[in-house]
Order: sequence, then C-alpha cells, then structure tokens
Amino acid sequence: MVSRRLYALFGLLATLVGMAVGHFTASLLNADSSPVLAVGSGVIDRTPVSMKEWAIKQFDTDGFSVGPFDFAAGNYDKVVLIGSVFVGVGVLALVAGLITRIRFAYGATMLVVLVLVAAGAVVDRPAFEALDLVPVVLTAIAGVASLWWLHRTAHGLPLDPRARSTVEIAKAEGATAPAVSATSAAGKRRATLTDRPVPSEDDAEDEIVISPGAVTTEPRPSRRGVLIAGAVLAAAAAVLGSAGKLINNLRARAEDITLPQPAVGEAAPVLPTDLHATYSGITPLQVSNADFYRVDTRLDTPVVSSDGWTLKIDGDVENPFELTFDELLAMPMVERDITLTCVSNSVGGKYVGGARWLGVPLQAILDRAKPGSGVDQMVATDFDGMTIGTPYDLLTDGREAIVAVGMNGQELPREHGFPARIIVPGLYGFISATKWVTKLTFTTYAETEVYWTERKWATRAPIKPSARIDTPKALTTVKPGKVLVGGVAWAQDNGGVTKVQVKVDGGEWTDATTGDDVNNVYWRQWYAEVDIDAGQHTVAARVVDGDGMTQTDVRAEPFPGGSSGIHSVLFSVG
Ligand SMILES: Nc1nc2c(c(=O)[nH]1)N[C@H]1C(S)=C(S)[C@@H](COP(=O)(O)O)O[C@H]1N2
Ligand SMILES: [Mo]
Repeated sequence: MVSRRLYALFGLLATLVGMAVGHFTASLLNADSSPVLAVGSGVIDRTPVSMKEWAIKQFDTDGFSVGPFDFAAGNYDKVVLIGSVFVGVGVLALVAGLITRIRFAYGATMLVVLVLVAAGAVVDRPAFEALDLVPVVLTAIAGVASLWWLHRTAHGLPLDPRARSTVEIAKAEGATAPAVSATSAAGKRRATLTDRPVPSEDDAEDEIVISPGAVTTEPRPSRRGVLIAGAVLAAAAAVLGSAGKLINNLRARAEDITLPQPAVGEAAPVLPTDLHATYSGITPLQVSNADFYRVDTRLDTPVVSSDGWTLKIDGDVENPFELTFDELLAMPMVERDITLTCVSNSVGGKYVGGARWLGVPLQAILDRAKPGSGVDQMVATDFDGMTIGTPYDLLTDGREAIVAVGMNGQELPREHGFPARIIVPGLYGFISATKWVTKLTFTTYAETEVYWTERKWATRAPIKPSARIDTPKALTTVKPGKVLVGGVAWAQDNGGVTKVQVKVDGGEWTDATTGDDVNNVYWRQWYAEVDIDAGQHTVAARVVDGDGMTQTDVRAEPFPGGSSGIHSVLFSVG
C-alpha cells in the first residue's frame, strides 16, 4: 500500500497545500508576499538577459495561468521560467515525499528548506516588510502538517505521537485486533505475532508492506484513511487556491476615478482617418487599453490603491515635496498622443503601441522641485521598489514628458500603471515609462544604479526608427491580383515618419501611401497595393524619418539598446 510512488505523492500534495495556503494568505495580506510569486520574480530577476532573449523568441505569450496563479502577459520568457519553477518545485516535493520513507523528519526538513528558499525570495523583494513573512510561515506549517497527516494515516499511526494507536486501544479493550503490533508512548514494542526480530519504531515505519502473510505484524495502514486525508488536502488546496485567485481578482477591480479634463488648449486633436477601418490587417491607429502590449517584470497585476498613494519628489532638489493622487489630479493636465515602444521588441515585433495619454507635464514638477545642477539621472521608483532611470538631459531637451493618469480616455488600467506612470516620448519604456510610480529621485548615474542598468542594458536608449509589416502575415497565402501590404512605422526620436518604402523580392524600393500624420512622436500607418505574380515572395518595408534618414538595414538584437534591421515577410500568392 505505501509504495514509493505514494510517498512521493504525499510530498507533492503537501507542497501543493502549502503553496495554496501561502497564496491564499498573501491574497489577504499583500499579494506580493505570495511565496510562489516571490520565487518566480526572484528567478526572473536573476535570469541572464541572453536566456530571456532566447525564451522571448521561443515562447512568446499573452499571459497564462497555472491553477490559481494568473501570470501577467509580457514578452519575458515567463512561461519558461515559471514552468521550470513549477516543475523544479514539483520534483523536489516528490523527492521530499520519498525521503519521508526513510525518516519523516528528513522529508519534512527538505520541505522546510524549500520554503526557506521561498522565504529568501520574499525577503529579497525590494518592498519587503515583516508581515510578508506570514504567508511563508503558514506555507511551511501547512506543508509539514499535511505531510505529517498523510504519513501517519498511511501507517495507521495516531496523529499525536504520544497517543496510543487505534490498535493498542482495540487491544486494551479486548477486541480482536486485526493488527497486533503497535508502538506505545515510549516507543516500545507491545506485541508481535511473528518470530522476526523486533524492529525499532523507525523500522516499523519504513517497512510497511501489506502483502498476504505479513498482514498482522505491523500497524495497519488505512487505505481509506489515506484516501480521505488525500482528498481533504487536495480539496483544501483547490478551495484555498481558488479563493486566493478570487480575492486577488476582486482587489484588482478598477477604482471609480473621475478624470479631470485637459487644460484649455491642451486637448489632443481629433485623430485622422484610421486606415485600419478600410485596410484590414493594419494595426488600429490607436490601440485599445485591452489590446495594448504589456511588458514588465511582474508576475501579477499590481493593485495599488489611489487612496494613500503619493508621488514623492526627492534627491538633489531645492524643494522636495510629496503629492497625493487628488493633488496630482488638481494640477493642469495635458493630453498627448504618444507611441510607446519596448527595447526588447524585435524587428517586426508587437511590443509597440499608440495611445492617448492624459497627465501632468513633468516640467511642472521640475519647476517646483528645482533639481540641482549636478543631476544627470531621474530615478523613478515604483510601489514595489523597482527602479527605472532616465537621462536628465534627454528629459529636458524639449520633449514633453508627462506623469500620466489617463490612457485613451480612461484611468490607467492596473496593467499599465494605475494610479500613475511616466511617459517620455522618444525613449524606450525601460528607461522612461515607469508604471505604478511612487517616487522621482533626482540623482546621478554614479550614485544610483537602476534595475536594468544592473543587468547591463543601455542607459541612453532613444527609440530606433522602424517600419513594421502587419499584412500579409508571414507564411500565409494571399489571393492573386493586387496584394495589400501595410502596417505601421515610427521614428519618435527622429522627427517622426516622413515616408515609408516597400520592396518586393529583389526589386526597387518604392514609396508606400502613408496615413495622415498624428505627430512626430506617434506612429504612422502605411500601405501599398502591389501586383505580384503567383508563387513565393518576400516583401520588405523601411521608414524614412523626419531628419531625412533612411532606416538602417544593419541588424541588431534588442540587447542592450534596441533592435534594428529591416522587417521582411515571406508569403505566397496563389
Ligand atoms: N514599474 C515598472 N514600470 C515599467 C516596467 C516594469 O517592469 N516595472 N517595464 C517598462 C517597460 S520595459 C516598458 S516597454 C513599458 C511598457 O508599458 P506597458 O506595459 O504599459 O505597455 O513599461 C515600463 N515600465
Ligand atoms: Mo520595455
């Protein structure tokens, strides 16, 4: 009955119960303290860039869930990383279970060591506070207690080691006991019907084998008891896990915020005709909040309440100050159409999007704070202590950075930084677009090293001009005749898009038709209708920016300062 496999399963089940208890408690206290999420984040933070880049290519994802754990969408390799964490923990849990076969304490110790690793990950989170340890401690207790219960039940032993076993009780009462040997409080052997040497208590626990003939020599494990304990624990894990998920979802509901209007003359102009409506396949001019790409280091969707939120301005400034959300909303607002781009977007990739942002010009904050002359970096800190650094000279070279509170006419979605985030036109998101921002520190590169700088990404990273082909899609077959080729192009840091050119196979570059321009820091739609014969073809596109420069065909990987190269698509006509 108590086979190796069963021991291993005990370890797995106990670990799942522990994880569910930890996740549930964390959902009540602070989602960020969930041991599972903490381990996942820890792994993400420690994964070398090269591996992430590789994983991005292999396992692009829009977010996923494993049981009760919802993982945010994002380009990072999260599937692989979290998948490996789950598999790794699962294997170790099975091993811990197996080890209890030798001695319960060994397996239990192994579980505790596993939880200690999770505790390390929790403590390591930048915004760690003592209360965050509660879920980890409960994880350990629940895991070991479950393991103990399964183990004792499987051996027909009482849960309390000092108590007498059912067998002893039965014996004492004079009933015909089905099994006669058992352990007493002192661990002494009471009776045995065989002439085998009397095994020690530990041996007895090790050697429980129910086979015909050996039936009466050992404490009788209860198959039913094990089944019940297993079912109860599995149900508890499922219920707690689901409850944690439900609570997290409830907490993540949007707050009811009334956004202020932009100041007089600061509303964004009406957008021009969206080519998406006529030429299907081209990305919409404005990407809806629901469809907007998401990239961050988080495994969850952070829930930051506007109540109690503040934006602190400090560092080398004449006037440090702090704004509440209401104070921020009371400041004069501007509305701007800006296309955000991620440095880890590969050529032709989807981590780019145009949206309408409402917010306070950063200039208003600079005017009040008065940064010192030595400042060369603005470090923005998010609610969890994650940091993003922006070159101060690029912030103040005339581009209009904003502290945004609205996105496409709505409050910022939680995924995109509620209650407030930074948006800086022309700079990749990882050096500018801090979501869930709570602090702006004016400092120097020498003094402060931010998250991605520690990981060797570039510190100065203007967005590289690029054209993307949205249609036809790679490796599809389109109807013969006039073939629609179209997409979007951007050159936010280079004076905007003047022209987009396309090239079919080895032909000449020819000008495409561009949609009406929104502004220099917004992307531009484009299309060309080309006569192409049946067969396999390649189409390429490139942008000519506002400075008159043609997009480079030199290939570069996203790391460390953004990808470059020409996007081309192989497709068939027929
Ligand atoms: N707090 C926080 N802000 C962040 C990030 C992050 O990991 N944490 N990622 C940045 C990156 S790399 C990009 S490209 C943009 C993406 O913004 P989006 O998810 O709203 O599209 O957010 C930036 N802001
Ligand atoms: Mo990014």
